[in-house]
Amino acid sequence: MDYSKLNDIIKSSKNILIISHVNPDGDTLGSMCGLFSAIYDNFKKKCDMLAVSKVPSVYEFLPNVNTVKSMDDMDKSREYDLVINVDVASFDRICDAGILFEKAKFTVNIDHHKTNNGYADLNIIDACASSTGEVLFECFEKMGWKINLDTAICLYTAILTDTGSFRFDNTKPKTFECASKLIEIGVNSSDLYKKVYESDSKTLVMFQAHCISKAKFMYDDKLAYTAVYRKDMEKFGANDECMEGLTEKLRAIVTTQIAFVAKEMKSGATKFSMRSKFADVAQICEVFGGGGHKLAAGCTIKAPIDEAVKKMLDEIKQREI
Ligand SMILES: [Mn+2]
Repeated sequence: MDYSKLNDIIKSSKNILIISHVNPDGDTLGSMCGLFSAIYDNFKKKCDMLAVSKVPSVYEFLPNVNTVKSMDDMDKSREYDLVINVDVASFDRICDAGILFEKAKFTVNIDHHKTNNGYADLNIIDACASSTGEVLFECFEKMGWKINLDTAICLYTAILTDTGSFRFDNTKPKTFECASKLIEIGVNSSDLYKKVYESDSKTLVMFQAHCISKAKFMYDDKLAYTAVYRKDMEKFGANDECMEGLTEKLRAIVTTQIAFVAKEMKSGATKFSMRSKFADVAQICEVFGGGGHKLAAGCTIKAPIDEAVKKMLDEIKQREI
């Protein structure tokens, strides 16, 4: 991994933009804000940060997240010296911001998805790392950068969320080593846990209870799924954030091997979020042009929800579960 090149390019760039992926999660946002604060702390340079879709309110506690810009705030003709994508597995995951990436004098891609094809000038991809937050921590250590408390809070949040609170199988000894060093810097792990996992709104809980009560089960309950209609979301006043963690709740049932949630989108297409205990759901999602990780993946089927669910069930039927 070319850490000195990363250090040199950040040092020599006057204006830097960091971009997170569409529908941002804790890893892409924690990584973006962590990199921002590390560059500020080590070089006294203020980067721009860009989120191409809304930042979920649960992450409002991240240091400096209030300075994150949206595409509407950006000068689309601007040529940055350096654009860094964090946790962005494929170029299309930055949507309209692709124009800023393409105009940049130099581009960097820091990630941990094994499907990342290395689309930038410099690619720092560690598919064994739990999260992009973990990749960044290693980068900072190897480059000899100082890591202050703000940076540590951001990286810890990135690792915490992508490992599902150190429960998923991407949690390795190195993940704990990294978390341990961040706690030594001053991160309060129980405080961050509460901020991330115990801050659900009443609407979210009531809406998810409704979705779960309508769940369907097949193959001796090995498959669990639920379809979320727009009219239900409207009835509960639920937004996209209210879907967070819903698929995991279906997977948590003892008999479940594969779980999915199908969501009717405004466009009329249907978005799938899939989880499994062992089966490779990324493979299933790839059939429909999506992807992700083995146990957590997603895709969009351009069909009305009932028809799209049928397509998905047909695809699952062809496989052994
Ligand atoms: Mn990630």
